[in-house]
Amino acid sequence: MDLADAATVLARARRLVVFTGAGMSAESGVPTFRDALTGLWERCDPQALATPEAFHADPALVWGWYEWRRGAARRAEPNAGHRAVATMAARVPETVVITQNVDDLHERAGSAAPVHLHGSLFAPRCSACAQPAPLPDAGEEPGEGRRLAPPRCGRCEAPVRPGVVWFGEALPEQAFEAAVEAAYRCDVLLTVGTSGLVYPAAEIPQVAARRGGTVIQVNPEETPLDAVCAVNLRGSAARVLPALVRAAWGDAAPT
Ligand code: BJW
Ligand code: ZN
Repeated sequence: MDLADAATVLARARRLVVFTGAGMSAESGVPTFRDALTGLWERCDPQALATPEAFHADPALVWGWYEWRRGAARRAEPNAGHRAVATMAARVPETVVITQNVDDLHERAGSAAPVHLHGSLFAPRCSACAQPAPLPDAGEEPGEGRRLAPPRCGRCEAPVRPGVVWFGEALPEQAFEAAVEAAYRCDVLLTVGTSGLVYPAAEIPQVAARRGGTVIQVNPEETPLDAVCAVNLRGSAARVLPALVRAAWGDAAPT
């Protein structure tokens, strides 16, 4: 199967799932998770920072890293890949966008209500009582590599934490159920820009494949998901997704 065959399958789809990871936003200038610690953050290990233990041990280090990333995500613009996903949703009768990303670039590209499996940089909450907390003003953003003490909860005074899912934490129940259900029902699942290493999210394309859905992958590199994919389109999201839309629906399709 090549891009033309994948486009034919996509054009016939009635129920589509688009499952995205950090590579989806890479061409918007948002570093992928495993590349997120460049420059002054290089000394830290992302896998060690994205844990409740790291936050409890050093809240200012972890909060500073997330506030810096929130600033980067806020300044980023959706790329042609995000816009192509929104076009697919407009063309296929039932489309569910499921993202592991904590940015809001799918929403800003026009995909209404993507399922956020790993939470959001824009929904901080209390680390003790879970009360939603206001977003700090943009002016309070720390510079790269800078620690920043988290604000305190207005209800119980405990430190506020980022509204993301860290290693060892459960995924938001409703979001995970909606994702499994969509994967179970879909006829095509397009997986874009994810390493497929982090569970239980990585189960989503596997559920679709087990149920007989056609899984199409867009990623410049090999991943463990190659095994369940009918086709692996080796290339970047911002290049391959618009090409897929054009091949499926013609040049008139807005991207
Ligand atoms: C491009 C590109 C371009 C580049 N175009 N592509 C089963 C087996 C083994 C371990 C486990 C298991 N089940 C659970 C675990 C433990 C753990 C886990 O999976 N660990 C693995 C590392 C082995 N999972 C958990 O802890 C999860 N929780 C859990 O299981 O809870 C159990 C529980 C139940 C009940 C009560 C309590 C507990 C939680 C996982 C949460 C993950 N959170 C993070 C951080 C979010 C906040 C933040 O961003 O800081 O989510 S980790 C990180 O990984 C982030 C991402 O969403 C996620 C996935 O990464 P992603 O998106 O795939 O990015 P990368 O960087 O890995 O890959 C980028 C890809 O893009 C690459 O392939 C590139 O080639 C490609 N690319 N440019 C297209 N232009
Ligand atoms: Zn509280």
